[in-house]
Amino acid sequence: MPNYESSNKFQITWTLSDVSGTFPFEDIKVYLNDLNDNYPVFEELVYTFNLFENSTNGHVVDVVHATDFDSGDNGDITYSLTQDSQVFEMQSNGTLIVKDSDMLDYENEVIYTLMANATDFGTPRNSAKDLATIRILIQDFNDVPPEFKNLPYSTKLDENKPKGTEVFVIDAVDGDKGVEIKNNIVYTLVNEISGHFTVNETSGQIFIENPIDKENMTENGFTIQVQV
Ligand SMILES: [Ca+2]
Ligand SMILES: [Ca+2]
Ligand SMILES: [Ca+2]
Ligand SMILES: [Ca+2]
Repeated sequence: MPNYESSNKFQITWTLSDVSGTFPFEDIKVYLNDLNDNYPVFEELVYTFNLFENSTNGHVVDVVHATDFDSGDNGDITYSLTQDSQVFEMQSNGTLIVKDSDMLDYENEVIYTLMANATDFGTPRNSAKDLATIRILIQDFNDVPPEFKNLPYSTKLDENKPKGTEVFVIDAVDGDKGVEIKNNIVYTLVNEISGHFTVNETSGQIFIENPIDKENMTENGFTIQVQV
């Protein structure tokens, strides 16, 4: 059975004979018209893309691709999403871009699922029999500052406690939800010129560095500023 996809022409050689014993040959070339008998087929049925929440409008998320074995319009493909998305746009060439970056927020939505279709330009037009699923995994970006819990802090302290005594524990949480960023709070003392205190930058524990003698401190005690 001739098939356009394997070759668009084939050759028939007619062999005639007559009583004179001559054998003329006649080549007849038969050209086949391509029928739109193939459907676009996605290379992958599930695409998984990573995307940072701080990506800007027009940022290319990634590309989907389908193949269609027909030729010309019958094999040319345009891509679309089965449902309009507020956040993403599928370009006709299969490139997925960010449409509204303001909507991207890891703290609010960590995964998007879209369905993509591929359609050829034949007559009649054929669409992929199996749609492609696109999963977009949003990646955390450090866009939310940490906050102290249970403010304000104050504590009483006996004088002459030795170096290394724990005075207090500062507790802050980071508003980012990704584990890596959330657990990466660093505590530092700001303008701690008295030299009496030190902070563990990861645990938030404040320790005595130099013992405090009540005679050389003010009535209001010490004020320590901690930054995260
Ligand atoms: Ca086709
Ligand atoms: Ca965010
Ligand atoms: Ca943060
Ligand atoms: Ca974030």
